[in-house]
Amino acid sequence: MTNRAPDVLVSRRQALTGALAVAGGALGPAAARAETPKPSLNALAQAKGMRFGSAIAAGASDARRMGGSIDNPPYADVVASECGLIVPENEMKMQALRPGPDTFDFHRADRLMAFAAQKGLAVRGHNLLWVPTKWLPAWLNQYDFGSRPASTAETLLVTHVKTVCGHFGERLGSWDVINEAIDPATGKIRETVLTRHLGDRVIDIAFHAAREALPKCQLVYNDYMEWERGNETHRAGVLKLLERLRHDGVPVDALGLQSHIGGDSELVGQAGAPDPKAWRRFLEQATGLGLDLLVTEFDINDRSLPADPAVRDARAAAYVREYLDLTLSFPQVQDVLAWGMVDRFSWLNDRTPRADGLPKRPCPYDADYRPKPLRDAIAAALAGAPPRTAPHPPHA
Ligand code: 9MR
Repeated sequence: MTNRAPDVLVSRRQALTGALAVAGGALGPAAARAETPKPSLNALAQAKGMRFGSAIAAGASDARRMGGSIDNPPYADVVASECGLIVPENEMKMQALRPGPDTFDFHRADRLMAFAAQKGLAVRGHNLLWVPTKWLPAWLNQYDFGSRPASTAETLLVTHVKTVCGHFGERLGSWDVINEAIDPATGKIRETVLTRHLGDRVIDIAFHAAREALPKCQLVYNDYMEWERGNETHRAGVLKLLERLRHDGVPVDALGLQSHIGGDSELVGQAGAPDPKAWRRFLEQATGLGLDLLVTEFDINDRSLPADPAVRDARAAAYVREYLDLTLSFPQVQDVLAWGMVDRFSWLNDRTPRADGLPKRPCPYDADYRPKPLRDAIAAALAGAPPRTAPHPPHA
């Protein structure tokens, strides 16, 4: 305890500075915040039988997460005005919900559930198992699986899925059961402490346990095999996994297209330019397996677009429009979620910075909560999408 005290002090101080920074930044623009354009993105989506949503946080100890959260009124207001559903940015991950093998802590996720109920928003779950070792709780990576490691590992996983699904119950109509199982470099299932003991069955076990706990819930495999060149191995690996799961009767209902588009270079350099033909083929193959689709974490990385915001926004908007027009031409896409609505709270600002040091502009609203051309591009793509004739899945 004693040697942890300085950390605690630092993080309290940071939390306070962060909160003040957000309040200072948010209150001014909030007072002047432009009206959210009408119709809202969700209304445009609904007119086509879809829903529009966003990630949101429950507030945290640093300014960025506090900002993109229910504790920041102008942010919460943008989300409530534009969206029909939300997804917790971090609060339902195993790292957040399960501080130890025998303990669960739902209080932050429950704050988001209360916010959603108060605003009449649906919620989708993200995620039951985020596969890469880096994102597993430290205690799990160091766990002593004892003399019967496979059965111990299975029990840990099933307990997690059942406890979490049981806690939220049917309030969540859709869950990312497995997040990012495929290694983009090899197209194979990533090796982790769980696969060491259970092999690829990890995935089957999680889906079966989720179906047992929530028979009506949409169960999703979610990953970031994007439309740009360079994602071929990743896309092929995801398809191979999905084919195997369908063949083996594993209850996966939908593929979540994270849609973090733009990559890490000039939209996205020679090697990484979009490949619409390959993307269409990929979506055809996924839907050919009988899967629904969702856009789960949409944003655009404008890391090396020109500094001038008008030029940058126009280029980003055109790129987004092309991506969404193609993706939404598949009627199997019924939910479109942005990974945050306001530029300055985007996770992309924590990543490889722009060479000119300027903040990125990955979201539909700018740092002062004003709608951008990116919002217009999303609106136009939703308005131009073919109507969904099939009813929204009963589980949603
Ligand atoms: O946006 C999330 C960021 O706040 C977290 O620090 C990070 C690690 O938990 O996760 C980010 O969200 C990721 C999502 O859960 C899965 N797909 C990629 C997203 C961006 O990294």
